[in-house]
Amino acid sequence: MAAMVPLLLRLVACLCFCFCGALAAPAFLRPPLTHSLSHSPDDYYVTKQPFWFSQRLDHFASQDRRAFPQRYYHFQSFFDRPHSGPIFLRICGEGTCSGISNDYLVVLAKQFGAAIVCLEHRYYGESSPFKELTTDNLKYLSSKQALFDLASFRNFYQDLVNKQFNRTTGEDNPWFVFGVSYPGALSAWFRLKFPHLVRGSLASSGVVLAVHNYTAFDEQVAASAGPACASALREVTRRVDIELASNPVKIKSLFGAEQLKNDGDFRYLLADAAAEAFQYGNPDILCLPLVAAHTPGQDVVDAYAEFVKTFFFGTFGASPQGYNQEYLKLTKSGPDSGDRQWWYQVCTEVAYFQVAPSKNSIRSPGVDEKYHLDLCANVFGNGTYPEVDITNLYYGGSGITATNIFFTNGSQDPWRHASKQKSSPGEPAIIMTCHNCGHGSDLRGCPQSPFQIQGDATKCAKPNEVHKARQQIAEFIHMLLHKGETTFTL
Ligand SMILES: *[C@@H]1O[C@H](CO)[C@@H](O)[C@H](O)[C@H]1NC(C)=O
Ligand SMILES: *[C@@H]1O[C@H](CO)[C@@H](O)[C@H](O)[C@H]1NC(C)=O
Ligand SMILES: *[C@@H]1O[C@H](CO)[C@@H](O)[C@H](O)[C@H]1NC(C)=O
Ligand SMILES: CC(=O)N[C@H]1CO[C@H](CO)[C@@H](O)[C@@H]1O
Repeated sequence: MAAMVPLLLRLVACLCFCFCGALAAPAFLRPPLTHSLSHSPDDYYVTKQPFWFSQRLDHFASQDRRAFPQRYYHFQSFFDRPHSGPIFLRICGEGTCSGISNDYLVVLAKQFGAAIVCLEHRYYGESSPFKELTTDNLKYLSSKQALFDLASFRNFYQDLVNKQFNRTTGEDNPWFVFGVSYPGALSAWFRLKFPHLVRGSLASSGVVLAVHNYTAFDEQVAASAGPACASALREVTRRVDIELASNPVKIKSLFGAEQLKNDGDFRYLLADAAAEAFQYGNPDILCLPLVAAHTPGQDVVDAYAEFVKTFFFGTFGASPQGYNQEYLKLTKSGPDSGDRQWWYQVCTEVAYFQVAPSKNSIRSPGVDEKYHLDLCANVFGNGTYPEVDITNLYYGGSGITATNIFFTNGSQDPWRHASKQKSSPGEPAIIMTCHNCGHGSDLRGCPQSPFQIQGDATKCAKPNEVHKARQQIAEFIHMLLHKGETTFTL
């Protein structure tokens, strides 16, 4: 175990300047943008200065006192009423957390005079309790442990603020919690499990429903693509599957992915490249050339290969490596990648297996349940199986019952079917509907790559959809601040 420290609250400024070039709030599953953001301007983050918090390794074993240093960031420039102003807890998720990202949350913090704090998720970035991420060492990686991390961190930071501003008695500051994607689910679950610690929660594209066979993912890709583009994508899949059966090396090298020995990994890569175009609000970059090439005399497979190599690998920063099971088996923890850790969470807790639907699938029928379960067994050992029912039993899935959680989703985002899309008492839900509204558009604007400073929404096909959602989020915060423990309903 690396860096054992006694379980004493401590605050140590990081001596090294650790900027790892990844997006603070990364993409869901396989964080992209590592390449494009390695040259990112400083204003992608409002702060990148790390601090450290001593976190308990196992919140569920009272006799185990081990702890590890967990990285966090804080930003107080707008915190003008430290005795009563709100504190916004931004949740980082399945990737390196390089700072507090300069998205729409910063605009909200300015509006409400809030401090922002952000905790790196255990096992990712610099916050890994272990240097070797063997399956055995990964056993303390779960959403449940992560929620406890957030709860103890929240109290630690409140104490810190009390000391900083000489507060001896009185009430805590009003806290709000925010997250996009998996951190969006954590944000909702945090309010569910620790309602006394936060007044409200924003679950932006929060995937609160664990799904074993997530066929709706591919169906949403088809719907977001529209008939012409979906048909071109199906033709690509059909022809690639034929090529894979006869000359796998040739077809893989056309896509620059010859390193993927496992045909399943290659099929998954091709499916994911299209899905992420819709998830992150770049439908036209994919569909315009593809539809144009889906005509006699043109080659639609070549056009797709061009998209994958130039945009998905090039601009977007994905790599074939992230799909390679041989690479996922490597157990060294490094600051750059969360792929292995995220797959562990997928294979144990939430699944979201993006399997091909039986009819009208975009992806190859080879991307099936067996592919995913084989990956879990191959990478983490036989018997690894996601406890989807238990996860949903514990949190309630889309039927989560709590108050003051605001759900937002993007209409084109394949993940929205794992979120909560309908309002219920105390849980307002909004869908931003537009041609390129995707994952986390409320906080990040459109597209989500490249990163939009302060969540600039002008490039959303209907900026007003995003503005409406933002206005309602602000009303939600305003009401909870001024009326305390009431219940907000749209
Ligand atoms: C808190 O108290 C200390 C010691 O009395 C003082 O030096 C410091 O300025 C005070 N800080 C604030 C924010 O009032
Ligand atoms: C997932 O889908 C496969 C193929 O349709 C089916 O055999 C399996 O039972 C499903 N698993 C679950 C947990 O629903
Ligand atoms: C896992 O199961 C497979 C298939 O049943 C078997 O071939 C392999 O030896 C097992 N591996 C381990 C490490 O037990
Ligand atoms: C497509 C979809 O689920 N739309 C929902 C968006 O959110 C509104 C408000 O909750 C619902 O009424 C819609 O059904």
